[in-house]
Amino acid sequence: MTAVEPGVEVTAEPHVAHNYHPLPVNIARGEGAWVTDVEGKRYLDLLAAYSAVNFGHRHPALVAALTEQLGRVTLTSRAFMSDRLEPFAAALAALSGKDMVLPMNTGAEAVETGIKVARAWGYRVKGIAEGKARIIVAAGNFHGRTTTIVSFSDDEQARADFGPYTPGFDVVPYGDADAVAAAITEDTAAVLIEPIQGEGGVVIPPEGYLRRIREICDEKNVLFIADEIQSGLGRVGETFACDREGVVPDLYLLGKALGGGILPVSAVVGNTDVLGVIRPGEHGSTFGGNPLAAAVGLRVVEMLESGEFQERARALGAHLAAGLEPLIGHGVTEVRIAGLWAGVDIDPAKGTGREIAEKLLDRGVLVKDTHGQTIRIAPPLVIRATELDWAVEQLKLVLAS
Ligand code: IF1
Repeated sequence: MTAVEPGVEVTAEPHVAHNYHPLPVNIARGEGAWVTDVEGKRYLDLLAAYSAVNFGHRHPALVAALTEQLGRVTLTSRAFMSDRLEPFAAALAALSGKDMVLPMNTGAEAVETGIKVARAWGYRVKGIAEGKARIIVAAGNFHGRTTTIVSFSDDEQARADFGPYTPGFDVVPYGDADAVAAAITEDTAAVLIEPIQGEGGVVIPPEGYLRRIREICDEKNVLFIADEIQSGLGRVGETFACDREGVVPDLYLLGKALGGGILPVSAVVGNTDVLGVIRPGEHGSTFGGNPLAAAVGLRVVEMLESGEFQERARALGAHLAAGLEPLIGHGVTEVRIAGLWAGVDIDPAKGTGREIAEKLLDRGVLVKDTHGQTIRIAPPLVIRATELDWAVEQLKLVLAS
């Protein structure tokens, strides 16, 4: 340590505080499904920033939308509208089949906003006693890292030493609709769940789970809030993961790919009878819905309107499944796949998810491990089938080594 002045210690340690252990790669460029590190080594990106890069790195249409907007106006505030916000909100509402959009920036802010809307709706519409509103969440959830959100996490690594925790949340097993019904009381304002759990390792609930939650929420006058921040916007071969069961939640929470893999853009989307409970001046953010965010978000919505990316995710996902499933019993114990999103459980005899991720890194493939034995595969939806084949071949070779 070199002291530069009394009491200030300079260390040779990195200055970046990592919220998780990064893989040893330092990326300098991105193009489509590929990235290049500072030494010029290329990698096939099968993580896509946890589904924020659904459209590939620096998609030309998205870069063009932003470049054009940079030449006009980049930031106003909630005090003044920008000519980009209304077109973005109207297009996103139409894509979602809803009539109101509350734009924010990060996924966690959309989740926090959803929690505030649910509580305000509970008091002002449902008539829950002041301060008593409760929200049901699922075990194994990941909704972000703010102190309120980690308050209802059951992952010690996400919540330890961040207390005191925000009250008002009931945790039930994921995938069990009866447990949701049993947990509802007169104080329950909402059920908040991921239609498919991402951090849990692409945990797909039993068929009918979402439909049952929709029915239960209708019967009990409880809001159904779907966190589609990772599962939405084409990832699972549909516009939303809820579409897989033909279910429409009261609120969609969106983020990640909504910003095209370029800017943080998130939103809460619902109907006025729910989202309208928030009165002007009661909620906001400096950058929420800013002109750059709205410009890229509008182009993302336009790219999703044709259904082309949803179809690609379905077709490429089937292709990926055909490549991965034969590995079961040969170094892989389970494959879970929805659209172009796979959780692959590694046989402990072959190593941990992290060890496999590092071996794949050495072969030019980027994936991320989760919960010990699982690797997550979430390529940009612009990836080619031949590139997926090459990636599966690298996994086969790693498992055979
Ligand atoms: C990290 C996990 C994934 C999310 C869902 C809200 C958010 C996320 C379903 C919050 C964010 C990211 C955050 C990043 C790693 C990554 C992640 F491993 F943490 F859980 F994707 F699975 N809802 N997920 O997945 O959105 O505030 O980050 O914009 O924090 O380590 P955000």
